[in-house]
Amino acid sequence: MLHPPASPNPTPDRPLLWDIFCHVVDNFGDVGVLWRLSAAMAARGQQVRLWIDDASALAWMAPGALAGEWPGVRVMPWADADKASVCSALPCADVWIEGFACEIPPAFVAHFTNRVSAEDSVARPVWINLEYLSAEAYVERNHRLPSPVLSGPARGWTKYFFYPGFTPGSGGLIRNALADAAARHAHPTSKSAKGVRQVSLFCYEPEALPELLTGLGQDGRPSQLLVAHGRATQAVRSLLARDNFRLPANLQVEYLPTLSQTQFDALLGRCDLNMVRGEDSLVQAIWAGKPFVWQAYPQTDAAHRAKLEALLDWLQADSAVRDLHRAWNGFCQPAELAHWTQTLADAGGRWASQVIDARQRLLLQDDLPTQLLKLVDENR
Ligand code: TRH
Repeated sequence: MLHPPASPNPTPDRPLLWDIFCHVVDNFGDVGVLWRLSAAMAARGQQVRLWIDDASALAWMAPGALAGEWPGVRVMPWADADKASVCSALPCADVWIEGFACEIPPAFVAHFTNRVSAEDSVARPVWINLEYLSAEAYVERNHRLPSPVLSGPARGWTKYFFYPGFTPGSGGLIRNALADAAARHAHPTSKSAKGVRQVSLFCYEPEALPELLTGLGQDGRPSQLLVAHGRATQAVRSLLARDNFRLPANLQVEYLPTLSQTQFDALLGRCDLNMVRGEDSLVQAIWAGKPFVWQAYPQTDAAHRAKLEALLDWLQADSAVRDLHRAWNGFCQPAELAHWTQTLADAGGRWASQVIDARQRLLLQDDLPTQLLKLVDENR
């Protein structure tokens, strides 16, 4: 058995009420992470109000969420948080979480700061800014830093920065069912299917997409490419529509519908190789314990390059796996990918073990909900 987490879970004397704020920028990552957090806190007996400005993706990502069928989580329209009439009918939460530096509606802050000043029984909430995930060194430096609020009705209050991450000095990661299953076994193994190789594809528009598809057809083994709904599907469809591209005969392409998060996680657990993107599916690929290749969310100033390299360092990836990632992220010629199935065949077994080792390291650390509860406990 694995050792228990580094420290016991802090258990509040009563369930706390959490306001989690989610402003959807683009793609599915903001809602994906904050939904996962909401569900994880509710699974620990906490009460969550998830304030969100575009909840449409929740209809497929978390069926039942919009209808209030997830015990402990209420999905709330963001616009309502800006209405004093709505706020006055609600209890003040114990914790405010602003996801990825989104700004909590000013009327909400004004209403509840007034209530805290006016009513002895209403305590000041612990205010946390949940940041983006990275393996870079700044994460440990900034994690848990307090930041005084300098203006507005909450002047004099304090916000705390919370950085998810991969190391014990960071805020950790939210676990999923695959992580919990791995934690119950001493040495979980990654079984590779003997017949058709199954590859999931969740990506933006990688330049090296033709090389991926061609490469998958190269070693004679039949492969099935399971293409995620949205941008990945559009990218593959437009490649296949090109006159100058020929799909290898032993590669079958299947377009997936939108999957719930639970189904999506299970898919990564079943596949032999996962091509993932952004932040949240990266974490699920690690919990899946299968070889994966990550496409970082592209940023205009190429900040994602440092993010990628830091992740590869933390994973202790060898040079072949590093080159593959650099090519998939457009940092070197796609030609690097031409022999990439060979690279994975050579490195695949080793890469799978490195991913499993990384997962084991994470399972020895406190997970993100445990660390959040601790931070709240220390500052109430
Ligand atoms: O969608 P993303 O590219 O989100 C991005 C990144 O998080 C990026 O860092 C952030 O800055 C930007 O959004 C705003 O990739 P990500 O993070 O993997 O999120 C995808 C979520 O969608 C994840 O929770 C899994 C979920 N998902 C499903 O539940 N079902 C599906 O069918 C698919 C394709 C995804």
